[in-house]
Amino acid sequence: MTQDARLVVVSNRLPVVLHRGRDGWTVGPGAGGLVSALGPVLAHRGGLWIGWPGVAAEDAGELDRAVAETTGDYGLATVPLGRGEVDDFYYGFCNGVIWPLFHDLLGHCDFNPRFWRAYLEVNRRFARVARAHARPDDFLWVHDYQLIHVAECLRSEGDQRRVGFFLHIPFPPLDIFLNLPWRAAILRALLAYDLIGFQTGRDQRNFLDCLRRLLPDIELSRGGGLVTARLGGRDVRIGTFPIGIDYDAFHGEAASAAVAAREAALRERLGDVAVLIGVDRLDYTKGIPERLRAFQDALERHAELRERVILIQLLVPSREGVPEYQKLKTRVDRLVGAINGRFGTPSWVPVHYLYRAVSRTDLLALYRVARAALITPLKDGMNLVAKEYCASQRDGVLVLSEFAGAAAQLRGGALLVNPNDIEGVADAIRGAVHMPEDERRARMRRMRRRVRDEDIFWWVDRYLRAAADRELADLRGPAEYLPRVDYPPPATEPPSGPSEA
Ligand code: ADQ
Repeated sequence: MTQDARLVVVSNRLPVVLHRGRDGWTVGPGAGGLVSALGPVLAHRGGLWIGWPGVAAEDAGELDRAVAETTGDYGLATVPLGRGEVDDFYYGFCNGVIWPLFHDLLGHCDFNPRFWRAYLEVNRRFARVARAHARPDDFLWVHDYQLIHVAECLRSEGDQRRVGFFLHIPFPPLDIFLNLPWRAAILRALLAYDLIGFQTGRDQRNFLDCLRRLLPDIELSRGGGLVTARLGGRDVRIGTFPIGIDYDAFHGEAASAAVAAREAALRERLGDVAVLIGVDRLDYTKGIPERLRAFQDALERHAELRERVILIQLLVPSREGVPEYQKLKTRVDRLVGAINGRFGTPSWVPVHYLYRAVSRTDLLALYRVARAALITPLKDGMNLVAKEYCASQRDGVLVLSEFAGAAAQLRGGALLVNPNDIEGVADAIRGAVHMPEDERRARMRRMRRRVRDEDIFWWVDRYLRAAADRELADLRGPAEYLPRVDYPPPATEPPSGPSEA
C-alpha cells in the first residue's frame, strides 16, 4: 500500500441511517467518531465504505439501490442480511459469543455451532462484495469483531491485496480465549491480515500470548514500534492504536452558546447539588448495576452526601430484542427504584434515570454540569464517553474503571477504580465530591491534553502510516496500564501480647 492508495473501509454497519417511508427507503448520514474520522480520509483519497445497512431486508435490491444512489463524498456498497442471518450472525455469533467472551464474561456465551456457520457465511459475503467493488491496489481496512474472517475469505480466493484489521473491543486473556470452540480458526483468520490493530497494550499482550501458546511455530519479533508475527513465510504486523474522539468538535461545541444556555437551565433546575453522571449503552459489560450499588453504598456510609449529590444515569437502549438485555434493564429499573425509595426525600431524588439517546446539545450540557463522570465498565475496549467528558470539561473529576482501555491514557488524571469493588467506587465518589477545585482543574488539564493530542485523526493517521510503512517510526503511544496492588497500612496497630500460635 502506498501513502495515497484508495481506502476501502469494511465494517458491520454502513455509516448511514435508513428510514422506510411510503415511497421506499430514505438514506441519511450516520453519526459517530468513526464516521467523522474516516469520512474525510475517504473523501480525500477516494474510496468507499462497505457494510450492512442495519435493517434486515428480504427486498435487498430496493435497499441496495437506495444506498447506491446516495450521493456523498465517497461510495457506499451494501451487504444485505436476511432476518435469519441477523439472528444467527449478528445476535448469535457476534453478540452471543464473541462480545461476551472477549469481555471475559464466559457465562453469557452461547456456543451454538449454527451461529458459527452463519458468521462464516456472512464474512464470505462481505469478502465477495469487497472483491467486487475494490481495485487491486486499494487498501482494505476491516473493522471489528463481526468481520474477523474477511481477510481469510479473500485469501482463499487467491486475493493477496493488503488488508488491515482493527479490533474495537478487548482481546481476552489466554485462559478465556481457550473456551472458544473455534479458537484456532479465529487466530488463523486474524493472521491472514497484514496489520492487526488493538486498542491497548493489554489486548495486544493477550493476543501475543494466545499466538505463542496455540501456535508454537510462530516467530515473534519487535521492531519499528510494531510486533511482527511470522508464520508459514507470511509476515503480519501487530500494533496498539488507542482510538480517540474528534476533540475539537466536542471541545468547541461544549463551549457554544446553545450548550451554555442548556447548562444554565439545568443548573437552575437541579439546584445546589453535586451532579454525577453515567452515560452508557445498556450493556452488561458497562458495569451499570455495580455502579448503582456503589452509589447506594456511598449514600449509606457517607451520610453527608445525602441531599448533596444526584446521579444522572443515561442509558441508550441497545439489543432490545435480546432477553438478557431485557433482564438487565429490569435489574437497573429495580435498583434505581430501590435507591430512590430508600434515600429520596420530598425535595431530593438521588438517581435521575433516562432510558433513551439524548441530543448532542443535551449530552454536552450534562457533561458540563457534572462534577464527576462515573465510567465504570467491567471491561471496555476504550470507552469514548470518558474522552468526550474530558473534552467538554474544565474541572470535573473522572472516576474511571481500571478495565476501560482509556485508563492507559487517562491514568494521569482520573480516579481509577476496580468496578467490582463496590466500597472502593463509593469512596472514589466521595473523593470526587470533596476534591478541591485546584486539584480537579490540574487533573482535568492533564487528561484533556492527552485527549486533544491523541484524537481520532491521530488514530487514523497512525494506523494508516503503520499500514503503509510497515513500521511506526513515531513510537509515542500509551504504555500498558496494569492495575496496582497497594497494601495500605493497617488502620490500627495489631494487638500486642502473646500469640496463640
Ligand atoms: P461502544 O461500546 O458503543 O463502542 P463507547 O466507546 O462508550 O461504547 O461509545 C458510546 C457512544 O455512545 C459515545 O460516543 C456516547 O457519546 C454515545 N452515547 C452513550 N449514551 C448516550 C445517550 N444516552 N445519548 C446519546 N449518546 C449516547 C465500542 C467499544 C468501545 C470503544 C468504541 C470505539 O465497545 O470500547 O471505545 O467501540 O472503538
